[in-house]
Amino acid sequence: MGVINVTPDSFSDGGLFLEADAAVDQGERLAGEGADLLDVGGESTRPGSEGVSAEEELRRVLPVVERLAGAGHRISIDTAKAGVARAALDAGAAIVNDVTAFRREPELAGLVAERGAGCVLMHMLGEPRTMQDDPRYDDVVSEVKAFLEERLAVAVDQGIAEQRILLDPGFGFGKTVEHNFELLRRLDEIVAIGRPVVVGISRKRSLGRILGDPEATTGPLSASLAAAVMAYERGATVLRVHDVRETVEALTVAQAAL
Ligand code: HH2
Repeated sequence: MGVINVTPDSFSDGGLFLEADAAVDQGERLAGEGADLLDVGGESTRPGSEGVSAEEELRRVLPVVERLAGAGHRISIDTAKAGVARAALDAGAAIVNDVTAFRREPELAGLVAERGAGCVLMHMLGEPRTMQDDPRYDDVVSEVKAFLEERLAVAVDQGIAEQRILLDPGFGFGKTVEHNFELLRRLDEIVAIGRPVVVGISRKRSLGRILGDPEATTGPLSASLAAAVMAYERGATVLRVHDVRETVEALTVAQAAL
């Protein structure tokens, strides 16, 4: 899954793809490098983020989804808003990637069911504005697992076919560096739920911090690739990444040795 952030303020590439032309070019590039899925988002969820209106989010993402879906690419729309998801599905998106797992707008589940779309349900503790203020768990892996099982049951209850649901432990969403690495170490426990697992750890700050910079807000490519390989080995099915070519190469090597 290649990331296209149509935002001025995303943590690692804010402003680079805010114009539709630049975002579409980036999508074509990532697809050419081997992305099977392009994740288009118009609202940053970086720590401290306040969010944007549905109107602004739509203005950013809709032309990009229309053009990339129209060119035959498989698109996921990274949104928690039913209005944005509806327009993106109308424009040809196939999957709704909701970092709130239908908690922000519960009606989004019904929309996904009605359209026969796929969805990614992600774990987040709190909300982006405050999620990194001292997050605590007794056992992060079992709590994330229990949350994902509960959201999976809600989604199925709302009429979404189970085989269309993917789960994501939400690296960096209300988690310390230690929490993130515990989740990566024990990812097999999340995989054991039985649905494909999405891992989005590319460039995230925990990677920069484990390398020794306590103030890092991003992590380098080298660290992102190490994390991608670890996630793959532990059973992740979808890697949400900014650097597709390098990730495909790293995973090809990992696969050859598996
Ligand atoms: N991470 C981000 C956004 N959406 N979706 C899923 N399913 N999993 C993730 O880990 C995930 C996500 C944050 O990364 P990015 O989009 O690069 O940054 P920003 O939120 O600042 O736009």
